[in-house]
Parts: sequence; structure tokens; C-alpha cells
Amino acid sequence: MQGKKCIGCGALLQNEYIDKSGFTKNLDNNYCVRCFRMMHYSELPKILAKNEDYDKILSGALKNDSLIVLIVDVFDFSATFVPKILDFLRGKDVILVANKYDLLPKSTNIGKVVEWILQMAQKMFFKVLAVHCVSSKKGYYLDDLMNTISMFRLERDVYFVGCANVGKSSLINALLKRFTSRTDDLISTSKIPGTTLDLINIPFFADNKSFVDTPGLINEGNILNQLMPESYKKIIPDNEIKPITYQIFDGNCVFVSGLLVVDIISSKDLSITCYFSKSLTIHRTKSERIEDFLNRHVGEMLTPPTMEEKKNIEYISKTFDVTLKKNELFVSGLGFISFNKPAKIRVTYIKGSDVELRNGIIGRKI
Ligand SMILES: Nc1nc2c(ncn2[C@@H]2O[C@H](COP(=O)(O)OP(=O)(O)OP(=O)(O)O)[C@@H](O)[C@H]2O)c(=O)[nH]1
Ligand SMILES: [Mg+2]
Repeated sequence: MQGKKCIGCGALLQNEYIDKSGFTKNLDNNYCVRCFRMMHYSELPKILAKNEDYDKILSGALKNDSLIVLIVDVFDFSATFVPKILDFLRGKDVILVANKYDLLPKSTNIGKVVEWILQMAQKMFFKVLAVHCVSSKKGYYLDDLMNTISMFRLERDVYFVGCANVGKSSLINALLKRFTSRTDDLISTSKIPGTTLDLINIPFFADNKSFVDTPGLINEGNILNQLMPESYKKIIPDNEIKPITYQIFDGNCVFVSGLLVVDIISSKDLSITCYFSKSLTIHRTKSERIEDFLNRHVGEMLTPPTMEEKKNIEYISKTFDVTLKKNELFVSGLGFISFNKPAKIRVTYIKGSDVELRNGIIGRKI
């Protein structure tokens, strides 16, 4: 017989191993010690979900006729709309939800973002029933999403699936608060990818069907994987992003703290618009000083990375051609820069983090 599960993370409750998932002193408790401490002391979790278990957990749970809410992070879209998850979900009924819409500038046209997301889905030959932009943090557009879920549910459970940290658990909590009498969080959430450890069944519908939260797939190319949790706070934006535009000339470069350097090799009348957390430092200087600047200032003026992190990271450089169609430089887990003109650029970044040029999500079109 299966034992009782922690309501916060889905781990099986146990009272034997203090450093393993699901530990609680009293098996009558609803939450394990890890989740209790996350909720009441804002402690960051140390035990995290692992990608090795992902396939087993998900393939065991999803049936061919399941209704899936696939959640992506609208600010980190290209890193959270990933082939591995899409391949799992092909042929199933999927509602695609872009969460964290509150991070995009208020002036963003939501219709254009939805259109952009549909184009991205089409490019991956991925069919969806509908696309929604929401914010579980601010409660934006939850009613619209709930209407779509009700329309397509047909007496089925609803599975919330997606990469780690996109806000799956936060979205379920937000729906519980909006549509039931709950007023506080039920499921544990945190800034650290890998918070939900196993499936969590949350009875929600009058026909005894449930919302099912699932662990997230940890995206290896996310810049956060190269850093330590103390830096996450600065990198992950908390509030609406305020885009900042700079004029920039050949032979100049832009530092985004010590995480990214964009060096302009050739262009004319170039201006770039940066979309990053406001806790990061944007610094312009001459290109010939890049290496010297990184050596001297990372861990100090250019933090993150911290001095401690600096010891374990390696920088690599790659040249890109910004074009009419690909006018936005995206760095997984960090943010993006949009260009107003074609340009040749050299990008220096932390080895292991994914960097790509893409068609701009909200940046000005060239
Ligand atoms: N700005 C903003 N942050 C959000 C939103 N939704 C969730 N977050 C934050 O994103 C982080 C991750 O949220 P979770 O709900 O734990 O994400 P998850 O997808 O369940 O993550 P795993 O369980 O690790 O797979 C937390 O710090 C949340 O506060 C949102 O709509 N806007
Ligand atoms: Mg979760």
C-alpha cells in the first residue's frame, strides 16, 4: 500500500532518514520538514528533483487522453519550450500557458506575444488547443485560462507540466486561491529549480477530478546552473522589466554584470535594448578591455558572479550575425537584448549557458 505524501512537494512521508525527501518527525503531519521550513522560514530547499527521474514519473502519470497544461516562462520562453517535453506531449490535448506575464513591460501587446508563441509552436510542429498568457503572481488572466480548462476538460484530471521554475506549482496555488476558499499557498514553491519532487494530486473539480502538479525538467543550459543560489535573487527578475536602450558604436561593448559581454564588431547607427533584472549592472566600455575588465571586476563591480563563483566558471566567445529575422540575443535564464539593425557581434558568456539569436518576442522589429 502506498503511504501518505507530503502536500507541498509530493514526496512520500517517512520518519527514518532526516536527510532524505519526505522526512517528518510525525507521519500524521501533512508536510515534510523541508516543505514546512520553506513555507514558514522561507528556507531554500536542498533536496531537489533530478532529471534522471523525470521520464519515469511523467510517463507513468500521463495517459494518451490526458489534458495537459504545458507551462512555460514567458520571459525565459526559448529555454522552457524545450523539445524533450514537447516530444513527451505530442498528440495529447495541450493548453499552452506562458506564465510570468507580469515580467514583460506593461506596454507589451498581449495579442502579439500570443501570435509569437503560436509561431514558435508551429516551428516545432507542436499542436496546441489554445495559448494563454498569465501571471500566477499577480493573478492576471486566470479567469480566461480557467474557462479554457473547463471547455476542454471533459471529466478528466488536468496535469500541469513544464520545465523547472516556470511556476507550475505557483499557478495551481493561484487557481486554488481564485476558485476555491483557500487563502494561502498549498504547494511549496521556491526560486530553486527542482522544488516539486513527485506528482501531487489536488482534488479540484466537483466530479472528483484533480489538478496534478508534476516535477519540472531542469534545463541544463540555464545560466543559473553555473551559479550558486545566492546569485539567483539578482538574476531572476521580481517585477516588471524596464527595457533600457543604448546607442552603441563599433569597437564598443556592453557588459551585463559579469554574466555576458556583447561586443559590436560592425554595424551602423546601432541601438540595443536590454531586458534584464534591474539588479544587474549594465556597463559600456571599449572592446579591447573585455578580458582585462572581466579579470579585474568580476566578483566586485561585475557581480554576479561572486568571487566564489568566479573560481569555477569559464568564459567562451562566439560570433553571431544579427539579421532582420533574428534580431534578439537570448541567454537562457538571464534575459535578452534586441537590436534595431543588422550587426556582427561577438558574445562572451559563461560556458554551459545557452545563447541564441531569435526572432524578437517584444523587441522592436528591424
Ligand atoms: N514574476 C513572477 N514570478 C513567478 C510567477 N509564478 C511563479 N513565479 C516564481 O517563480 C519561481 C518558481 O515557481 P514554482 O511555482 O516553484 O515553479 P515550478 O514550475 O513549480 O518549479 P519546480 O517545482 O522546481 O519544477 C518562484 O520564485 C515563484 O515565486 C509569476 O507569475 N510571475
Ligand atoms: Mg513545483
